[in-house]
Amino acid sequence: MSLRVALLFIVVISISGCQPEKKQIIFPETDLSKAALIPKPVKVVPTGSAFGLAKNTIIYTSPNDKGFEKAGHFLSEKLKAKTGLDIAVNNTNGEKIAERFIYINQSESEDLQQPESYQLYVKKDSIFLNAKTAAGAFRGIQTLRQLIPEQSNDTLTTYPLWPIPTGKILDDPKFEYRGAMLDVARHFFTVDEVKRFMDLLAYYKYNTLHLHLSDDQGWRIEIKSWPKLTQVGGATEVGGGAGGFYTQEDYKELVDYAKDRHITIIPEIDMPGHTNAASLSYPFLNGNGKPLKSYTGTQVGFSTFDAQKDEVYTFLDDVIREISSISPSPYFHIGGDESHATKKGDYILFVEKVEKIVQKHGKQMVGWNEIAQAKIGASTIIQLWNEPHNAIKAASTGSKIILSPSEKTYLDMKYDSLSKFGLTWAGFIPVDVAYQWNPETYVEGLPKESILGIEAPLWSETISNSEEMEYLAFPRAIGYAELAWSASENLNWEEYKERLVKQVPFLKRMNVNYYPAEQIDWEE
Ligand code: TNX
Repeated sequence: MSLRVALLFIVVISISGCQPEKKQIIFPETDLSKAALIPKPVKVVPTGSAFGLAKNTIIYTSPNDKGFEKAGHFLSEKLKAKTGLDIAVNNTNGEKIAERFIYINQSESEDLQQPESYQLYVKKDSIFLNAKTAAGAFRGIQTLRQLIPEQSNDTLTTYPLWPIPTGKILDDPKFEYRGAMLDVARHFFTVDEVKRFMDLLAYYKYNTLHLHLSDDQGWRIEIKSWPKLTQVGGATEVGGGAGGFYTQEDYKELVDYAKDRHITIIPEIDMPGHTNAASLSYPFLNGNGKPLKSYTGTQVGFSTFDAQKDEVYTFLDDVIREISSISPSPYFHIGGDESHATKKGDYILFVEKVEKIVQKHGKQMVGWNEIAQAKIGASTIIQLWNEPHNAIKAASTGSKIILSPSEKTYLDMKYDSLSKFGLTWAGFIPVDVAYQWNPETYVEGLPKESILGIEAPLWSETISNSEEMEYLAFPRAIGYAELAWSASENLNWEEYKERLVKQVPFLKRMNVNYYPAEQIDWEE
């Protein structure tokens, strides 16, 4: 025990020492190993008793990292939302008796193998959450949130008390990259809608949100040096709606909101194809030789930038510079998919030139698997959606791979023939198919070490608001969270299904419009 923690004990004991003697609460037996945690932790050891979360609980946080205090406040806010309790952080609030405390502790323990690893020790009078980094503490806090029962037990004390099962949890993520993608180009989603999505992702330990910010149907981010991109290109969307865009201030607001949840936003500007909205705004960009008109349909592959023109690269330098300057993510996604209107030689030239621009602005390039046809550097990352051979090729020259195989991870595919929204070109993806595959062995010939993680893309041709987004994303996104975080050998669909059903109170409390797939017994 560190000196700081020892001092804390003395403080806590002396505070409670001034108060009338604590009454021993007799809890019914608990079993931490039965808790419906998603993603499933690496190790759970139950000890059968309970910590009583109540008005006299206090959260303390390690003083040497501000991020821990922030995480403490995040926990306090969520406890308030769920239980109504006002739990102080690093403050005894005058009258409070610190009978029980939660300590969020910065630890250098070697057992914490990764930045996001955490250990949770729940005892009768204390909860210790250890992590190396604030991100690790934040992940552990999500576990703790999931351990709080839906109802307080009011028979044990004169005040409401939420019993949390005692025991220990040791946990590390399987992949460092655990992402979802939202296409805000086909249909625009507001800042509040994106924030709401991030709240749900954070609860299941996602750490990345990839925003698909441009496509044929719309350009969604303000570029100050090229204002028509949003004035013209931002005013359309699939189906003829009004579209919309994020100002740079809006984007920063999203980035900050993400940061508070230890989520990184990856911006994508799709090119050289999927660029009708950009070329409509600035026709010199156009490389397909056809007249330009706004596009609100859902076909792909007809547009291209002119890869032979220097001005195109000057334009892209501005776009990538402006976005990179407000984007803390180490990555910049250039799309690169389905450029059917670009000649092969032009495509390769384009990708190689743009890689240099991205690197010049201090970012690592990410692109859909097609970009592996070009000679890309080892720092460039490939997102696999449909061509395993390109991912394997890129891995052989040192690139890391993000797995988004369309037949398994595409959140925009219908669940089944009854689904109201979604497409079907990659097949139906029912909840069990989404869950029952192993990212580590899925691509034959792709070494495990080359896999950065997985990402579930939500393309928005058929959806235009939170309700419709949630219908496609949930519950499948919960399964991807587990595939991304939890050790493959611990996963089992039959057992997962039971934990999934127990997410319903959370989903209902958050008003999530999840798809009640028939294959799951939601009544249980
Ligand atoms: C393919 S996947 C696309 C998108 C579409 C999606 C619809 C990929 C890199 N490109 O342009 O929106 O299918 O499912």
